[in-house]
Amino acid sequence: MPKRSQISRRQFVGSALSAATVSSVPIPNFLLSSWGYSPNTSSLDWKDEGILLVDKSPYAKLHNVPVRAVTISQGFWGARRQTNVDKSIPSMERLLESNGRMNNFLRLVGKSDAAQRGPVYADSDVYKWTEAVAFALQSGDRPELHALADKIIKEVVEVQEPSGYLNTYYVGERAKDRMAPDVQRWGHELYNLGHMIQCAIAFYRATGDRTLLDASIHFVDGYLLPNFGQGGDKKPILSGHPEIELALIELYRTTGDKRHLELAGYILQGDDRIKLPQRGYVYHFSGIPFTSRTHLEGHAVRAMYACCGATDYYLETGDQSYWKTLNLLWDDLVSAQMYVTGGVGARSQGEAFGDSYELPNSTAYGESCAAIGNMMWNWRMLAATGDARYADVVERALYNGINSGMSLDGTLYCYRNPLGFDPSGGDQIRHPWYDTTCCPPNLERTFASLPGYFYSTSKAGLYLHLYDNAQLDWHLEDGTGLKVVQKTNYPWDGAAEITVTPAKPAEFTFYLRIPGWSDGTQVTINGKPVSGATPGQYLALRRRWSPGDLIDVKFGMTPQVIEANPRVVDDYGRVAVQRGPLVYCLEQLDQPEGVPLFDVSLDIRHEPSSKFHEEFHGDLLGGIVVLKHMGAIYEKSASHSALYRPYTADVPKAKQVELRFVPYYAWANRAATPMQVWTPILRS
Ligand code: FUB
Ligand code: ZN
Repeated sequence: MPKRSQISRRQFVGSALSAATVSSVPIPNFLLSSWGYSPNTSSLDWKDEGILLVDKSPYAKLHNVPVRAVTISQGFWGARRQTNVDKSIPSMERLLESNGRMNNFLRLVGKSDAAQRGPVYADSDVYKWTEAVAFALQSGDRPELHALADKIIKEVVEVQEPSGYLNTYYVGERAKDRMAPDVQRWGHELYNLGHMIQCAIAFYRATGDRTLLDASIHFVDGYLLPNFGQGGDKKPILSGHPEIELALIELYRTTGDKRHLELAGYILQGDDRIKLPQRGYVYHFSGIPFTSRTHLEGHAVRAMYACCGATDYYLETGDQSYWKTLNLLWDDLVSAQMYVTGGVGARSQGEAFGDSYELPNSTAYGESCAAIGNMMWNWRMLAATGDARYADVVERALYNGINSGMSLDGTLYCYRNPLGFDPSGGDQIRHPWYDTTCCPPNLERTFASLPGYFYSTSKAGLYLHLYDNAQLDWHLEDGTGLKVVQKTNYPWDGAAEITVTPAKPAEFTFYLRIPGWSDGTQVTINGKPVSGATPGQYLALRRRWSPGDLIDVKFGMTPQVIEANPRVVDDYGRVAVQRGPLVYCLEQLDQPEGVPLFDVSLDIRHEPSSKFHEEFHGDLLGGIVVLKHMGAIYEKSASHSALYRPYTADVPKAKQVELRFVPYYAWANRAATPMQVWTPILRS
C-alpha cells in the first residue's frame, strides 16, 4: 500500500484535534476546510473504484471493476434494476420524508418543528437510500435523483457538530449518553456512522463529490480516533451492531489513513473494558475477539456484517487467525446454517441464527438484510481466493433470498423471507414500509450496485461471475482495453454468447464461472469445443484473445430435485426444486381448485427431473418459466386427518394432481397465499 505523503500535516491536524474532540471547542475553520486532506492511496481515479477498492489490498486475489464499467441491458436484472431506479428508490424517498427521517436532521438546525421519529438507527435508512442513489448514478446520470441526494447530503452535513459527531438521536437531553458503554451496545451510533461512511464512499465514487466523505472522515478523525480505542487515555469501543468495521476498512482504502484500518482491527478484536455477558457477545457478534468465534450464532445481520469486516481485515493484513476463523464460519454457514435460498437467520427470536440444522420454513426469519450480508461476505471471500464456491453463494442469495425481498413492482418489501407461508394468521408479508425499515433501502442499494458484481480482474486476466445481458467496458490489469458482451436469456435459458474484444490481441486467462448447480455444461470458443468445465469452478480459458472471439456456453437447465441433510427435521421427507440458479416454490393460487397446498405431495418416484414440464409465461409475474410436475393428494388428506393416529405402513390412496411451481423470488406478488418451498414426496 503506497504511503500517504502528508504525515506531518496529519499529525498536526491530529494534535490540533485532540484539544477539540468531544468537547464543544469549535474546530478552526482552516482545519475544517482542509479536512479532506488525504490523497487517494490508489492510483485510481474515483470513477474507477469498484464496490470495494481492493486493488492494492495485499491479500486480494481478485479486484473489483467499477459499477459504471458494466452496463446491464434488457433482461432479468435489467428489468429489476429499471424498476428499482424508477419506482423503488423514488417511492422510498417519499416514505423516508413522510416518516420523519429527514425532519430528524432538519429539526437540529431549526428547519423543522417535528419531534424525533423512528428508532435509534433511523439515520442509517437515509444513508442506505442515498447509497442506493449513489450506485444508480454510477450507472448513468439521473438528474432528479442526483439533485435529491445532493439536497439530502447538504441537510445531513449541516447537522454535524464541530467535534465531528453526527447523529440525530443522541442530541439534546440524550447527548450525555453518547457512546456510553450501554449505548454503544444498543444505540447504533457506530452502525449509523458505518452506513454514513459507506454511503459517502459510494457517492464520492459516483460523483467525485467529497462533501459527505469529508464529513465522515471528520467524524472518524475528529471524534472517534482521539477518544475511543486502544490506550489508557481513550475510552473503550464496541460496535454493538457490526457495520463500522467494514466501513472503516473501506474508508482506509479510500483515504490511505492506516488509523482507520487499525481502529477496525481493534473493534474486531473486542475491547475487554466493555464486558458483555455471554448472551450479549453472542447476540451482538462483537465484544470478544472475532478470531475466538467457532460458529455462526446470534443476530444474523450482525454476524454477517462482522464476517464482512473480518474478511476486509484479512484482505488488508493477511492475518491467518482471521482466515482460519472465516473458513470455520463459512463451513458452518454452508453445511448447517444457510437456507436453500441463500437466506440466513432461522429464528425470529433475536433475528438470529439457530442451532446447526435448525432451519424451519414458515417461521424462518431470513431477513432480507441478512441475505444481503451473506452476499456481501461471500463477495469478499471470493476476492480473497478466486474460488467459485463463494460466487455460488453470491448467486444463490442474490437470485432467491435477496430477490424475494422486493415485490416485482418495486414498492413492497419482505422483511422476513420464510420458505413456507400460511396467511391465515393475517400476515401480508410484503409491506411498503416498516418502522424498522432497514431492508427496503438495503435491497435498493444492492440492486443498484449489481453491475459491480459481474466481473473481477486478477493479474492473470478476467473473471466472469454472473450471467445476464451485459457489456463490460474496462481493461485488464496490464492496461489493455477490454470489452466483453454477454447475450443471454439467463436464468430462463442456460445459453450465453460472450464476445471478447481486447483492444489488441492479448494473452490472458478468461475465467468462466461454471455454477455449482450446472450439469453437462458445454463450452466452445469460436465454435471449437473446450473441455474441462467443472461445476463449482472457474473454467480457466488461457489463450491469445483477439477482438471478436466468441465463447459459447450452455448450462444444463434440467430442474433438479434437492433434498436436505436429514438432520434438517423441517425438510425431512420433503424436496425443493431448483432450475438453474432459481429455487422454486408452490403457491396455492397456481394449484388445481380445491387442492389445499399443504396436503400435496410431489410424485418423484420415477426419474424426478425429466418429468418436469417447462413453460415460459411472458405475462405471468414479469415473465417466468413455470414448472409443472405430477403430484398427488391423498384421499384422506392431512387437513381432514386426526392430529394423532396409529401408524400404518399402508400407503394411503392418492389422487393425481398437476403441481405448478413458480420461482421463489416471485412469491406473494399476486396475493399472500399459502406457499411452500419444501414439498413432501409421495410415499410408495
Ligand atoms: O438493528 C438495525 C437493523 O434493524 C438490523 O440489522 C435488523 O436486523 C433490524 O433489527
Ligand atoms: Zn433489514
